[in-house]
Amino acid sequence: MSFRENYREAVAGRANVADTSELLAYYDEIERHHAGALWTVANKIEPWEPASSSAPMLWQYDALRPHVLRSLELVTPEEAGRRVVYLANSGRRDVTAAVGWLYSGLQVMAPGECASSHRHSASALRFIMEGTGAFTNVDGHKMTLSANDFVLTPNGTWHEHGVEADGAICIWQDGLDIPLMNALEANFYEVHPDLKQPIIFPIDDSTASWGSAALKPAGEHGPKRYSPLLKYEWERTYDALQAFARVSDGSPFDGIHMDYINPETGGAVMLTLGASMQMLRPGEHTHAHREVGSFVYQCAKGSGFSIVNGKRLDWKERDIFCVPAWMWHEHANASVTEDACLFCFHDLPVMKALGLYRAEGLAENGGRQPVLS
Ligand code: 1HN
Repeated sequence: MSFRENYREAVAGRANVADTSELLAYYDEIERHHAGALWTVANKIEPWEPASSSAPMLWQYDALRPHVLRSLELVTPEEAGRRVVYLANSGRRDVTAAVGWLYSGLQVMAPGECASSHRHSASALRFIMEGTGAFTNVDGHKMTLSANDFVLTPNGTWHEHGVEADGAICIWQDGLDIPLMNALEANFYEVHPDLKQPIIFPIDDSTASWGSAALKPAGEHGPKRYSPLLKYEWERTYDALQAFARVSDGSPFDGIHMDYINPETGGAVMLTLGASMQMLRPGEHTHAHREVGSFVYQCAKGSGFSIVNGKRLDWKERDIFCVPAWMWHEHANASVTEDACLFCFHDLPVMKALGLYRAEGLAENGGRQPVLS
């Protein structure tokens, strides 16, 4: 414990009780009644500020890819349900989280394969990493998927995925709030009675209906629980960033930064998960800030590095890294000629809905962190 913490605990009325043999015996006694003395745990359960048990981590695609491909030979989608290699944060192995209460994994499918339909309380999203011919069917809306497309499978929706027989092996990142649903003890899971659901709507009808930035189908629409757009194509996303960059200096912390939205509400894409894409211009190095919320990033284009609580993470296309809650983070584009783009999903909709969101910029050192490792 630092001097400052010690001092604060002494003056600010924090628990500061020395163990005596009498107290230790007392703790044993009440433990027998399935109870405890609050002052023995108070400082742990009431930290001064969020103290994430997640580590800032980087998962390099080149290192993981051969192992992801190997799983094609080891299990079928029928056996495995989903053929996925998940990302394990060293501080969150107990809850299978990549960071905080967020799960991430790399799913692989071969041409002609299809993973059966199911639905669950967890909300999910995919960010396509490589391959051709991938599709997903969400409540009867079949969508075709290409590299860097971002697609939703909101909680409660039937969903299955596959790769067309004339496609190429596909790998995508799955992002889910599974750890959060389990922490809330709210998680249900159901397999579709027919294993495969019908395609009810024209292929790619969601983008044809909702994919215009400024126009939407007239009239009233169904539930606003999640974005009816469902799929966000890379080309339109990149065009939007480029257009915004022509008229904006962007954010000092995130460069040219745009949120994926629900076009009905202007809000986040799903109730628990939000997502954004940011572009770092050639040579750009942002200022550090920290937020109440957990973040999983995937580099969609270019290369660079991020510094997360003093730890430098060097990334390039398809690498994934995380920023735990309330940790300082800044991003840098390593190239002076090319832009770099970072896809990100996070739990900010949860933090905001519960009134917990906070953010602060680093004032010292010109907004840059010292690199410690
Ligand atoms: C899931 O439903 C999928 O639908 C992928 O592809 C990964 C991880 C945990 C729980 C459900 C999918 C998942 C998942």
